[in-house]
Amino acid sequence: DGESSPPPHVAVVAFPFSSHAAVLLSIARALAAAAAPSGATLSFLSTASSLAQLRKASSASAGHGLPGNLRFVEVPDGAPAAEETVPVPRQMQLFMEAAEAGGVKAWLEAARAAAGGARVTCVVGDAFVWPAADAAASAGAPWVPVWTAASCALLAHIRTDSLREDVGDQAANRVDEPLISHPGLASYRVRDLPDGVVSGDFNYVISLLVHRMGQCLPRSAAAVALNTFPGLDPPDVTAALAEILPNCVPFGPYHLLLAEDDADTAAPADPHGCLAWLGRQPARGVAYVSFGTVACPRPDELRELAAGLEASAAPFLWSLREDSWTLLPPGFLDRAAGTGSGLVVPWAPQVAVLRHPSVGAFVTHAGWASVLEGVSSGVPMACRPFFGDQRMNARSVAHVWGFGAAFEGAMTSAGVAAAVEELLRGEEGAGMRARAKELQALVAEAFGPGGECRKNFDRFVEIVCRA
Ligand code: U2F
Repeated sequence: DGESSPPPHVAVVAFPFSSHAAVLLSIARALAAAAAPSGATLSFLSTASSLAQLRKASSASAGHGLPGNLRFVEVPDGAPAAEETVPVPRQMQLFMEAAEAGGVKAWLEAARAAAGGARVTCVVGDAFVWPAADAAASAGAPWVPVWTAASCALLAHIRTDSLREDVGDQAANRVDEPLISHPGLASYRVRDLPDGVVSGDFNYVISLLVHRMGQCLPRSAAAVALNTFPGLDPPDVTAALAEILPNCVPFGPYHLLLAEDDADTAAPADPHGCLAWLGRQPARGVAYVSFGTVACPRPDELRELAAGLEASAAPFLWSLREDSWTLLPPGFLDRAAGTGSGLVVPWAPQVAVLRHPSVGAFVTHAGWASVLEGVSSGVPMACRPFFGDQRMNARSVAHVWGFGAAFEGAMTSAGVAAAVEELLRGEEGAGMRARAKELQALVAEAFGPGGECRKNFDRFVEIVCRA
């Protein structure tokens, strides 16, 4: 009977690469806080290197350790011990092979042991780690996957088989064709589809993974968390997804879940002085540039971008991994520092940067978290997509929501200067700035007291904890 049933023990399964694990941890933190009154405990499962990175990131920020009811549980990375530096795609492959070969089942047992024998009552996890579905089923627990990217990309992965059937081997000849016969995808062209759906290497680890995930979700997910808010996705996307996944729970942007009680928001770690520098710049005058945690322009394109930023005459803040600094045009860093016209840093507190009143434009790779961080701050963006879902996100920004522009192909100096000028001060840019503000207001409403995302997150907590 309900009276004597033990409190929930939720296993949270991370995908331990790029920004994925950090996103899942922020959801786990919010879940831990919301579920604490029910006595719930959470086990956050990731690899040793991923957990080390997460620990480092959270101890660098002003905030906090882990909530008392959330523990880290280390899982094997699947790599043979003797192997030397393994390239990331191979690491992903080894990890997924281990997960598929019964690994997740063993991880759930490890979680149970770490929780003093408490049975796992629900498995929440990054949707990428689809083998968690079967492991959850054999543990008698529901599987509640978390999708971190855009809804339209999820739709494309679930519809991969029918898209492949339609496009066949003609992807290269049909790049500009809109996908009008695919519900929810009519605003996108063949060329906008994520890599590995109808083009690219179908056997690449991520292509295989998202394909299997897309087949698995409709069969096995008890509910699916979506990184979106009501009013963002066009009605046809929402309807098409709801038809396949009746239990979608949109409560994104996920980074806002913690905003209220998160010390990061008040005083984010900022070792390179980005916020102080921004404080000396004109209101809405700065272009912020970042391509996320994986993407990197080639050297010639990097130089074009640098030249474009100098030509635009707008002050710029550029988050660029240090190994790329030597590729910048001669004198670029000195000129930026000398005139104070630009700041190049290896890492920026992006959420706080985008919220800063001096930032007026965002040059981005259109990774989904970045797009949503821009949206929640009302900053219009110029997108230079590189891989994966980024082209589709860029298409959404420029053509579905209209709060930015998208480069088709590599950036040129003139293209960058024009895009930045347009976003900051241009006439066409005025529409984009207004649209960005409208969406910002929608996010604020959804996360305000009684807002839709708050309610949906409560529903998510209920689903996860009632099991
Ligand atoms: C993969 O995304 P990425 O990690 O490349 O890019 P984002 O989804 O935009 O996430 C980057 C995060 O890193 C943060 C930034 C975002 O939360 O605020 N960040 C920062 O704090 N400081 C910096 O200087 C630079 C970044 C993939 F590549 C994308 O295509 C997918 O859309 C995405 C989601 O699945 O995962």
